[in-house]
Amino acid sequence: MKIERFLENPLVCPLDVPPLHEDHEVIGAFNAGVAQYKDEVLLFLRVAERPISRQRNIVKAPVIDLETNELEIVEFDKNDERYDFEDPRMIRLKDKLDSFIYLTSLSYIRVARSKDGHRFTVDDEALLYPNNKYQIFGIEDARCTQIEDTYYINFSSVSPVGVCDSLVSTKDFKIFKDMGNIFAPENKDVLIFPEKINEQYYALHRPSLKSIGNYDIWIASSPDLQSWGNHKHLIGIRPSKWDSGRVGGGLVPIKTQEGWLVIYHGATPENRYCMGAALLDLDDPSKLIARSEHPIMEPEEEYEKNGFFGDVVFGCGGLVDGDRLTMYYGVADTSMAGCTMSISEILKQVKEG
Ligand code: MAN
Repeated sequence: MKIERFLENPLVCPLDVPPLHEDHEVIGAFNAGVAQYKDEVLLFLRVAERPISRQRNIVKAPVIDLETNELEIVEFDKNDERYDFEDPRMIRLKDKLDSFIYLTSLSYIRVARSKDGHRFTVDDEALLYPNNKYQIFGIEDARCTQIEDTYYINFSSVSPVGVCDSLVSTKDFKIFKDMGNIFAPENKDVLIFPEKINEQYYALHRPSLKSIGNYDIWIASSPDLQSWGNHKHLIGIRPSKWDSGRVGGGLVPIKTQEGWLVIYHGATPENRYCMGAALLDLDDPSKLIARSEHPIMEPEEEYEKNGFFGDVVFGCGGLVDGDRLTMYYGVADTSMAGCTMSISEILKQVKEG
């Protein structure tokens, strides 16, 4: 697979984004959904802000206080034996490792815009900011699907009751309609298809199963984008391969003559994230036609291998121009990068297995 990474990579870095909160630092501007709107490319960045800690033994966790709409900072002592600080993204209780308690940063969605798709400027304000009890730990990893003249932005809402997927719609990125939580916890990586198929909307989603099952991709349909049913298992992890730990939808599915092209992420249990591809039936996207044996993209560049959480390429959106796909992707849970690929080459690799 020939991948042309942009020479300007990374395109947006934490240093390009002034923090919205006093005494905070931006540690991530990554995993952005993408839209073309008028003459601009919009990236819906996940901006992660971390409270600055001046004492080495103190780890701080930001939480939204819904009454005041302010950030409340909870402090933990690194020497406190009850807690596990191993994963820099969270603070967990040692005897309850699976149910994490606090995140070390708060994410929200902010726009980076560009006329040429390569040079971006970041808006001064947030586009979407946590505003209900399902979002007090932040909102993350947006995807944007355009259906006719409406843009649907879905994202992970994170709170102590779990990670669910929420949806808003807009025609102008100024006025938004809140469509609520569309998938209950834990669910991430929801991709809404860009058109109805046999009169139904479709979405890929990734429930995180606890007692039995894996982190696999499922598909569901809906008459109205809000009530989702008809759930079917679609793309599972594959033991001892690059996607043996977890899989999740990446880019909004792309319609091609051969089927719906799904570019998804797959990770090993050690959390090395690559991008792969699968092909779904045009008339019934719950039918998997083919799936790439090998990743189409792996973390190779320095900015993909090193960062807040290294060895991660994580595409959430792309733009199609004929055979050319421009993918914008998060790198190392830190920054945004861009690349182009040929859609026919991806299809060839998928079909070869
Ligand atoms: C994972 C990571 C984090 C994220 C949490 C909550 O641990 O993806 O970056 O903040 O989940 O969604």
